[in-house]
Amino acid sequence: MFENNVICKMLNIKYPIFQGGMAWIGTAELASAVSNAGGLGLIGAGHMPPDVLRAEIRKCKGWTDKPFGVNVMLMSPFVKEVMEVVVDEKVPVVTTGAGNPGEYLPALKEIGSKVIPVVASVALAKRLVRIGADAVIAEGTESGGHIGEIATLPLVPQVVDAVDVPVIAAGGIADSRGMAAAFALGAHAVQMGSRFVMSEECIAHENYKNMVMKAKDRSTVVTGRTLGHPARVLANKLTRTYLEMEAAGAPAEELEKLGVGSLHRATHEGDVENGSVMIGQISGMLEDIKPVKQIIEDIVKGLPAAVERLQANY
Ligand code: TUI
Repeated sequence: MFENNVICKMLNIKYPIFQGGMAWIGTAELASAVSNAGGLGLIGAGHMPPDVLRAEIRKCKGWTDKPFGVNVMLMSPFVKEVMEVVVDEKVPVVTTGAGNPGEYLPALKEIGSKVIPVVASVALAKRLVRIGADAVIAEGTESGGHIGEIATLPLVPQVVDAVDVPVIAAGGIADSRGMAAAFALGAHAVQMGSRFVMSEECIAHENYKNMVMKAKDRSTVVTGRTLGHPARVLANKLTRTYLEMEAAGAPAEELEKLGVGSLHRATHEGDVENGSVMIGQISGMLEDIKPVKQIIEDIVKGLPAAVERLQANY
């Protein structure tokens, strides 16, 4: 299975399954577990200072001999230094999020890293492929955390048609059906964040995981639209205050103050009422915590049946 998959061949991985590079919880523990299970694990650099990232990369190198990557969050105040660490450590795969990584592409290409930006539009996908992106991750608005406007179902085929590099589908995918759907849209691989939050290896606080377990289809809301950086999170006390203030036209500085430290509050302190519980819309379907290896094996095992079900309809 997957012997001819272009992403598996490009990255030298067994399964075309990426782990989303999640701030605070995309640690070396999670990334190495995903890579050891045959997927592509990613350390989520988020707002990490460069020395902390270097330590995570070294831990990951110690825990897996398989390819892994770093996701660089382009809104980080440390983005320049973070990119220097990634280049210095010769990280084999670099994904980016929350912006345009164009200026960093030459340095990354020079050391032979595969550069795979997350895009939320056809225009950015085309621009980045023109300047050397090796593949793109088309991430729909169903995703958790910082998001674009277009849903996975319309975004993926439009990006597939617009570029001549492999496309990884992300947003709303957590099982074999989702993977089969991504392939049907022309994607060559999938990226999952929420599903890996609900793994044994993910260090998210148990309150966080328990809240995700209880989530239903309509449990997420989007904050920050008025600031121009929308984020999908589970509705809670924080989002009720935030959305009320946003609707009342509160100034950007006041809204930003509410957001400071809120992700760490939820992921590490377990305060899921006053913190940001970032998760995608597929969280309504996530009802168990499994080892990473089992998550990946279950999805791969279920793929033939999911494809057969497609054929039953025509
Ligand atoms: O990056 C993500 N998801 C994230 S990053 C994050 S950490 C954070 N914390 C607080 C506030 C904001 C972020 C949590 N979740 N996903 C990848 C992604 N990238 N989704 C959407 C985009 C995107 C959006 C616009 C990529 C490029 C883009 O282009 C802007 C441009 O310059 O054209």
